[in-house]
Amino acid sequence: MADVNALVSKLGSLGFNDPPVEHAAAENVQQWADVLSGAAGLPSNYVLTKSLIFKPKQPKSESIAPVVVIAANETETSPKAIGAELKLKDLRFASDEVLKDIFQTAKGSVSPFALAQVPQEHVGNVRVVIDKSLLDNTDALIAFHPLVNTRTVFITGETLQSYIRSIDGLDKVTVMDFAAQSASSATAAANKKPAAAKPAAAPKVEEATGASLLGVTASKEGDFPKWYNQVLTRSEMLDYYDVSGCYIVRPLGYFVWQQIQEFFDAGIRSLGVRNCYFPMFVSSRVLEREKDHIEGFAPEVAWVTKAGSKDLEEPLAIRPTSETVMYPYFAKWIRSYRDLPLKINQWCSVVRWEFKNPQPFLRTREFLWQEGHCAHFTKDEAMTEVHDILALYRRVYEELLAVPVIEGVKSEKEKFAGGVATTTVEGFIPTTGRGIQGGTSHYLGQNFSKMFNVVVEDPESTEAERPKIHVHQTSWGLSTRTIGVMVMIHGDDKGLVLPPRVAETQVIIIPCGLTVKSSDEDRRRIADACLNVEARLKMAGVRAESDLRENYTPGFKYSHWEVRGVPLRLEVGPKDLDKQSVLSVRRDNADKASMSLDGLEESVKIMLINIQDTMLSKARATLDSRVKLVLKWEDFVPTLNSKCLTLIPWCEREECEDQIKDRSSRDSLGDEPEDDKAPSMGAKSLCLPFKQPENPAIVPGETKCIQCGENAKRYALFGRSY
Ligand code: 87F
Repeated sequence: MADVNALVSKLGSLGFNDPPVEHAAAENVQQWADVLSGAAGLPSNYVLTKSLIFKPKQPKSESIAPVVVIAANETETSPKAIGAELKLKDLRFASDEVLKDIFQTAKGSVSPFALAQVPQEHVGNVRVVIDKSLLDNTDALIAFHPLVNTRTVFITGETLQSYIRSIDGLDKVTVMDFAAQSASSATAAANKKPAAAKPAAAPKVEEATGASLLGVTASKEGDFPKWYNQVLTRSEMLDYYDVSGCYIVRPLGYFVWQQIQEFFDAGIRSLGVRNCYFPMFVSSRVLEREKDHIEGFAPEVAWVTKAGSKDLEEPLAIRPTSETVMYPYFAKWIRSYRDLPLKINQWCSVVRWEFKNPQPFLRTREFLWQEGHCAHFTKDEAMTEVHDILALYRRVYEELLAVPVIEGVKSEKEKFAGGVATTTVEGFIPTTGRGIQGGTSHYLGQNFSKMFNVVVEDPESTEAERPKIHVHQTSWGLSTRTIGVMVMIHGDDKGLVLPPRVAETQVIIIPCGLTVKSSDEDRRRIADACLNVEARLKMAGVRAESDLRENYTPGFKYSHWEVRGVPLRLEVGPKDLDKQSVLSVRRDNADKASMSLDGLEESVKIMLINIQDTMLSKARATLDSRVKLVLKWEDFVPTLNSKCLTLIPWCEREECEDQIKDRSSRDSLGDEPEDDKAPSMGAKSLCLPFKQPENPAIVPGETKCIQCGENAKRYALFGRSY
C-alpha cells in the first residue's frame, strides 16, 4: 500500500509543506483536469504531468534497466527521441510486472514518487528523464499524484530535483529538451539535410545542462574521454559553448588559474619582469614580417575580415602569440644598452584555429596564457632567464598542482622554429600513457632582433665607429592547459580531486548524524558548531565553508563536494561534539580520522599540507614507474604499448626522429587495431632531459642510438603525446 503520508512528510523535509489537494479519483489526464477544476486550494498556475516507464530491448540475462520519463502532459515524448538521447535501442512501455516488481505500482498510478519504492538492488539500473520545460517554467507549479489518484501535490521544479537527488543510488538522471528535439527533427524532416548539418556542439550543451544534477558515472579507466568531460562539467569547472573548440571556464576552474597567476606573477616580478598589455589584433603586414616561422602556423591564424556587413580595408589577424606584435616596439624603446634588460609579460588569451579534435583545456581554439618577452645584452643573461622561468614553471606544476614534470630541452625538430633553443617541462598522463608539453621557455638568440632590428650601440666602441649589437631575446609561455593536466592526473571515479593549494574551498564542513527524531535544539547545536569551525578556520587563513542546506541529506552533500574535488571534509555530528571533536575525511585517499576541536586550526593546516604532499608523491611514484630505460629497439614499441614513456640513447638526428615516429605508429607496424582505443600514434621526442640517467651512462663514441645505430649523444625522452 502506497504510503502517502511518508511521501508528504518527505516533501516537507525538502522544504515543501503545502498539503495535497484531495479530489475524486482520476483515471486519466482528462479526468484529472476535470476533477481539479472543481477542487479548492489550487495554485494559480500549474502544469499537469505524465510519468511514463519504458524498458529498452535487452538480453534476458541482463538486469532490467527501466527508463522513467517525467514530462509535462503537453510534451510530445517520443520513445524514439528518448532512446536516441540515452543511446538505448527500442524503447517500449514497461510491462505490468516491471511496474509491480520494480516500482511497486500499477498502470495509472505511476509518478516520480514511485522511484522511492524501487528496491536497492534495482536503483542503480533505473534511468530518469526529466522534461526540461518543467524545470524552466518557474512560474508554474508541477502537479503529480502522490501515489494515489485521489490527491494531487503541486511542487516546484527545484523540489522535484531535490526529491530525485535524495534517492540513494539513483544517479542516471538526464534533463531532456523535448521541444528542441522535436523542433530539430521537424526541421531535419523538412530539409532532408544530412545529420552533419546539425551544429556539433548542441548535444553537449544539452548534456551539460542536465549534468548539474549528477555525479560522475563514467569510469576513468573504462572510458577516459567521457570521464574527463564529465569531471569537468559536473564539477562545474567548465562548460561547453556553442563555438566548437571554445569552452567556458567557470569560477571553480578560474580560481585554479588565478592561483597559478598569483604564484607565477610574484615569481617573475622578483626576476624584474613587468606586466603590460598589447592589442589582440595584428595587421597582415606585421604578422608576415616574420614569414619564415609563421609559414607553418599560418593555417591556424584566425582573421577578422568584416565590421558589420562591410569588409575591412585590411583584414586583421587575432594574435596566436605576440612576437610580431611586440618586437617592433622593442626596436622603438631600446636605444642603448642602458635600456637593457627589457623584461615584459602579458596575461591574455590567444587564438589558434586548430583543426584537430579539441579537448577542454588541452587543445582549445582560444586559451588563456601568459607570454613573457625579454631582451638582454648577453646570451648568458638570456640563458639564465630561460632557466629561471623554466624552474618557475616546474614549481607551478609541482608545488601548486602536485604534478611532477620532467625538465629538458627540445630536439631540433620539436623546438620553436623561430628560436635557437626551447626548454620545456613535460608532464605525463598515466591513464593514456601519453606525455604532454606543460610549458616552454625559449632562447631566441638574435633571430628576432635581426628581423625587427632591435639593436643597441656597443658600449665599448669609440665615438667614430658605432657598431650595432643585436640583443639576445627570450620568450616563454604557460597556459590553462595546466588545469587539464592536473584534472587528468588527480581526478578519480568520484570526480575532481583538487590539490589544497589551488582549491577554492579547501575544507567543507557538513552537519550529520541528525535524524527525524532530532530536536530543533540538537539541529541548532550542530549548525552553530559548523559555523564556529568555519569561522575559526577562516580566521586561520583556511578556505573553509559549511554546507547547512536543509533540503539535502549528508550523503548527497558528500558526493556534491567530492565531485567538486574539495580536499578535506569535516563531519560534525552530536556524538563528535560530545567528544569535542569532528570527523575528517580526505578526498585524495578517503582516510577518516577523528580530529579534536582543541587546536583544530593547526591540525587542519597540517592535514592540508599532508594532502598536497601525498598527491605529489603519489603522482611522482607513478611517473617514475612509467618512464622506462629502453636500451634496444625491440623493447621500444612494447614499452609504449604498456602506457610508458621511454628514455633511449639517441643520436639526436631529425631523420632518425622521423623514422622513430614512423616505426612506432600502428600503420607501419602492420597491426590490425584490437579495438578503437588501441594506440595508433607514433612516438615523438618529448625532450632531452637535463637529468640524464647515469646507469648506464652514455659513453661518447661507444653507446649507439637504439634506432639507427649511429653514435648516441644523450638520452632522450620519447613517447606518444598530446
Ligand atoms: C600558431 C599560429 C601562429 C605557436 C602558433 O611558445 C604562430 C604560432 O608562433 C607560434 N603557435 N607559435 C610559437 C609560440 C612561441 C612562443 N611565444 C611566446 C611560446 C611562448 C610564448
